[in-house]
Amino acid sequence: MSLRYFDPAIDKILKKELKRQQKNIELIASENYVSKAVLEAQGSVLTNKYAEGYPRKRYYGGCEFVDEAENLAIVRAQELFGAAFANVQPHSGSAANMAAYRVLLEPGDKVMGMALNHGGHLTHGHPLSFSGIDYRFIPYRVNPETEMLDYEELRDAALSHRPRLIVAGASSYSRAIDFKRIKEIAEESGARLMVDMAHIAGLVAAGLHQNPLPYADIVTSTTHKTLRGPRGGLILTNSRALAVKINRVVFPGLQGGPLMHVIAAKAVCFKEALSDEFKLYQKRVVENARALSEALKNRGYHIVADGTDTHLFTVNVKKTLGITGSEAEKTLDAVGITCNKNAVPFDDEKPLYTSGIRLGTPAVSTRGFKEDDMKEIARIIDAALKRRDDEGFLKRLKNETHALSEKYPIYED
Ligand code: DSN
Repeated sequence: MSLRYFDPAIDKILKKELKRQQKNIELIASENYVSKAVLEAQGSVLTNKYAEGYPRKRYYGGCEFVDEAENLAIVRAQELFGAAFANVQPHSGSAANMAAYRVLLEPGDKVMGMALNHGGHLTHGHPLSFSGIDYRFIPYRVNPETEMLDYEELRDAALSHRPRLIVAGASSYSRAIDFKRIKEIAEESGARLMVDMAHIAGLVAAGLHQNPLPYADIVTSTTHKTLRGPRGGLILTNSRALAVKINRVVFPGLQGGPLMHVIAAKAVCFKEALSDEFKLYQKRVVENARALSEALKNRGYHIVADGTDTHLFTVNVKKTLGITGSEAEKTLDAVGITCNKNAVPFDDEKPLYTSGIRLGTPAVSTRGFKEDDMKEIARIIDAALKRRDDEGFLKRLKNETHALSEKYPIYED
């Protein structure tokens, strides 16, 4: 029986969510709209299959076809990122990071990772995350003046702390990261290097950001951000010895049955990412991010690190308008623009409030928004935040957001 008849409540929720995704302007930097091909693979009969193990070494019968899907995902991921080995089974980026740490570290080992409010990720050592609980993370920060990574300071800290591992990569850092430089620092200080490229994986695939594979011992990623695939994780390495350990740690170490429908959708995503069209898409993502950050800067907003080289940037709304990130997020929600509150470097607000918002262009770029549209979005953001107490005005502004959004429909036949 179809969902519509069996469970009208859930069916209605799906329809409402589709409408929300169509009508609103999506600026959450880690979200995207997958293709119909990815949706089809993910919503497929492969969800029925148990396949613990790896291709040709499974603990269940009947795996001949899911083996083909997983092998395709593996070889395509290897080709896309120039990696000798790929494990496509992690259910998420956090699971991928957990596996990488298990391979490279012992509990209690010293690690350096970028602080969360300076652009890092929860799993890069936040005290409430397994990473900060199981290992001794020493956070590194951006320079207070430039709000950019300070490689000299990182070098000094690494030489003084002598961590076993340096974690590079970020979830709200707008500038390109020099993985080669961080590898040099890691070597000098006797550390290994892990790169979490979850946010920039699409840019790396398109050659628009330095590829960490030549430098890192292990590279982890998600597949659903700039890469525009299904929600899931990925681990890459060029070391055969590490690959053997990674496979063992992912299964049976951390996970049971892999999500074969998601792995098939990852294979589809990698095929899409190998195309020329995808390179053009990523170029548009970066151009749009730059256009949006410049348009906001021209309107007087403090852009963290003074701009962007990637798909995202953070706006310090407290410094600009004296409001919290949470207030800005709610106001923008009211006018149909979706984003998330985000800590800024040296933030003195609590994580539930923050001083900033993070804006990203992967989703709007998938829809076809161009640089002129970014100027229009900047105008709407500015107007909304400045007249945030005028409910009638915000309602009228929402119509303008929807009119702009309707120019670029999603999931049309
Ligand atoms: N929560 C993701 C993000 O929004 O960046 C990272 O895992």
